[in-house]
Amino acid sequence: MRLKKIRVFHLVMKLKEYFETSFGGMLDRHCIIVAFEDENGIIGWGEAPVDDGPWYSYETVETTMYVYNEFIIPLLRKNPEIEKPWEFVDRVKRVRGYRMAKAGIEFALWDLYAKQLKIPLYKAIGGVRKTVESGISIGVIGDMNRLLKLVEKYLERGYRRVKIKIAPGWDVLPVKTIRKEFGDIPLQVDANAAYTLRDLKVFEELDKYDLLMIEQPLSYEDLYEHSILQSKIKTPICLDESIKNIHDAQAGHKLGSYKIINVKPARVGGLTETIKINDFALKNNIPIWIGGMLETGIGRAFQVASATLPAVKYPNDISESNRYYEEEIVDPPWTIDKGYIRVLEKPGIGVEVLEEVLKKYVIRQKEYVFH
Ligand code: OSB
Ligand code: MG
Repeated sequence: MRLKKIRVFHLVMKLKEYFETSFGGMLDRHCIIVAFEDENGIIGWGEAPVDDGPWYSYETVETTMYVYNEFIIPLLRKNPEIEKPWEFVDRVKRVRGYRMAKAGIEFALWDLYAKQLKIPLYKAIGGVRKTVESGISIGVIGDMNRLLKLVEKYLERGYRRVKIKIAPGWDVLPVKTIRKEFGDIPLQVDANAAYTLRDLKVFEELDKYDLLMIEQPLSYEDLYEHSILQSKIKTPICLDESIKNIHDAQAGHKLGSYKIINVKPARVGGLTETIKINDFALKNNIPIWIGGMLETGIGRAFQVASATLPAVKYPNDISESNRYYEEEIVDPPWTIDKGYIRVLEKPGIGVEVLEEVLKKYVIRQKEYVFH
């Protein structure tokens, strides 16, 4: 495909509710949306789920605009002919890191590629499912009554497992209370790197509640200490932040740092790396699932497609569009039916981007034309 034009939008969308994690809270969700146009006017869409500051990862909306402008767009300009999305990954190898920024563009190229082939995205990446399982991720709530009401609401809505965010001071008690009120529902926790090995007692306590997994308990850059913790508890450790690519997945597996991986396609640099991790996981009997970053309907399409990969064995952090947003920028919005999201069969991401709606949330935009 010959690339003609790329538009980059910085969006800010209000969340319906404050979302709190151990690394901070969010009410305004920032992200970068990418629209790639080829010589025939077909548009591929992508989303880099970066934040306004280096909170979940070091990448931000600013660093994304910067690496696009200074390094990635100039590399594409050299030769705007790209046959396959994975060639892009090779093309920008010289740029180290900035995986979410790269993913934003790589996603758009996958959408474009699938649209040109007139096949749905999930088929383009080797997906094997027609529906994907949806779980809910509940922030650090801090108020037990509110937490219980939320759990009840989402279970009634059909979500197939509950994940609660934990932080020091809000961990064992909410888990114990949920178990008491809701029995043996599929339940897991996510610490977003808020603990150290000195907190072993907390994990020994959590170990008693038959959780599906404990997500990213220790440092976001660690593999070694997680292997020590995993050797001391029976609950599987699931890594999120610590797995940036296939190399981390391999090293962590050898070390025994985790038993499950939360794969966020954007965190690992896109669908090419997601497929690599899927293949490695499948070969080594490692269950994976697809995580989220409060994506708009565009990013959600890449999560849904990834969740059709064969190594996915647990419910995913893919909720319906109206869980986070008043208004969706794609049509149709993503919805769940008895806890499952239907995979769309239309070419590419399968949803139409509502540019007029999208524009309402754009606070900055940049356009690059290729010759
Ligand atoms: O750690 O999985 C995480 C949201 C923002 C940043 C990090 C995480 C999350 C979530 C929400 O857990 C998942 C979602 O519903 O998109
Ligand atoms: Mg997580």
